[in-house]
Amino acid sequence: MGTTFSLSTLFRKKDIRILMHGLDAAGKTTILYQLKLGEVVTTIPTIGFNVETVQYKNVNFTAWDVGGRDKIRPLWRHYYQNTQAVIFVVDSNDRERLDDVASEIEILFSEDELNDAVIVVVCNKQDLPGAMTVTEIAESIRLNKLAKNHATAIFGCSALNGDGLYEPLDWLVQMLAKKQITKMVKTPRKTLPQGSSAEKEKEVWSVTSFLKGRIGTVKTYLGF
Ligand code: G3D
Ligand code: MG
Repeated sequence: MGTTFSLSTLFRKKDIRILMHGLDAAGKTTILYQLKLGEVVTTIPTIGFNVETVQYKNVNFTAWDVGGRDKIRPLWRHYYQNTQAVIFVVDSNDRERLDDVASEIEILFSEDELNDAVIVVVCNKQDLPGAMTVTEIAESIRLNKLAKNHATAIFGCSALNGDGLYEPLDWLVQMLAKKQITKMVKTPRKTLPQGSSAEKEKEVWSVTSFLKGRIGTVKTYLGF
């Protein structure tokens, strides 16, 4: 099999779980619909918090509002297990609740179950004239400090017009792929995944191109 892998080979052994977090009205639902990944299903597990899910191939997106409600927080941990990535959505126009955002993000970064997860912060509603910039938000939530122990990045977007929605996902896929490659390089050869199926040949990438940073876009990965 040489040094050539397909993404499906890289990820075929497990499903990808991506959580979407953020205060209410940040734009999570709008983003899920705007990505047009498939049907958004809403469920209300046990003692009532709305969970939205979208399944796209082996990628599962799960979203719910965070903030307050300390009693049900322990239930969230159920969803943290096996989560590879978190997208935290911020309403860039909501200055009043930026402190709440900062403390929620801090809690997220300190969750043991998410130690290995990559966390991407998405500053939504950049289309609004009064929106805070990505830099302003990064400073307010002290992302530099949090980033010391975690793979993280911050992006601006507008779910309303679709601008910048793919860049955070693209980054996320790159990070997951790099992590997966690191794991494979450290894994004894006999346990490495073998070969790739013919119908997936168009997705074949080489490890060399990964390492040079010439990675495909999330569209390739998600099959758009
Ligand atoms: P949530 O799922 O995080 O709670 P929603 O947030 O997706 O329900 O969005 C909350 C409101 O913000 C919605 O307005 C939605 O249209 C709006 N919104 C979401 N993304 C953007 C954006 O990028 N720009 C602007 N200007 N508005 C956005 P309504 O009026 O339906 O409550
Ligand atoms: Mg919602």
